[in-house]
Amino acid sequence: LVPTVIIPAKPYDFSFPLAKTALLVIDMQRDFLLDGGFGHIQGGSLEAVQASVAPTQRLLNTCRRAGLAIFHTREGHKPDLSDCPSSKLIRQAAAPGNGQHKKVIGDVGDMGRLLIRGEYGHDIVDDLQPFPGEVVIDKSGKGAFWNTTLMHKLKAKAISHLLVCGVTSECCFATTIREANDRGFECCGVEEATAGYNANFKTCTLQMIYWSQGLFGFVASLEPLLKCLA
Ligand code: TIU
Repeated sequence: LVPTVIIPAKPYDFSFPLAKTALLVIDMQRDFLLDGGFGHIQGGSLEAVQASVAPTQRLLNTCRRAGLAIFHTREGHKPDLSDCPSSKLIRQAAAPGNGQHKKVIGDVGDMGRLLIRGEYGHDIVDDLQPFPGEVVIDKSGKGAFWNTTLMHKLKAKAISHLLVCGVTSECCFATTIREANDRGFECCGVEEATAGYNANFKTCTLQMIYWSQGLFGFVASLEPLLKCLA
């Protein structure tokens, strides 16, 4: 029999079979978290996303000790940008006078070319570097399921439940939870281990996840979750 863990969550307790649950750490990359990265250039406030690193590290280490499967994702593109949706480039185009960003995907920033695979800025921050054996999914979209092997790798491990954390709440975290929910995964976001570039966006994102008896899933607080997994 697979041991099941039950944690307090919204809209009601989230229960998950340990052996069938993965932790999904979304896009904790230097480009989204550090000064001079893609998020910073986009105008994102870095305070909250940087403050989410320590709680995310605690969650990651506790899940490692509990033996959960660990999946990390990274958003980024091939150096020739052939996998970059035109919408991402067009909406960000630095056309004169349109008020858009000074630099776009593929431009050279302080940590290498922005959101390009293999560049220093594209990789995960030092404190959250994947361990050997943990899966890293490179994705070109906001959601981690589209155009990736994530679904196949979760199925290969018979995963049915996901604990989800990472940045940004409003963007890749939310999109991935919605994609996972449509594919039949039971998802629980971890409040202190996700953050975004706008506090109100985070609040609304989390409320939308658990609204109406769990429209897209559950949201749990970190401390009781850590206690239940310890
Ligand atoms: N723009 C923004 O808030 N985020 C992203 O583009 N990617 C992620 O959320 N990872």
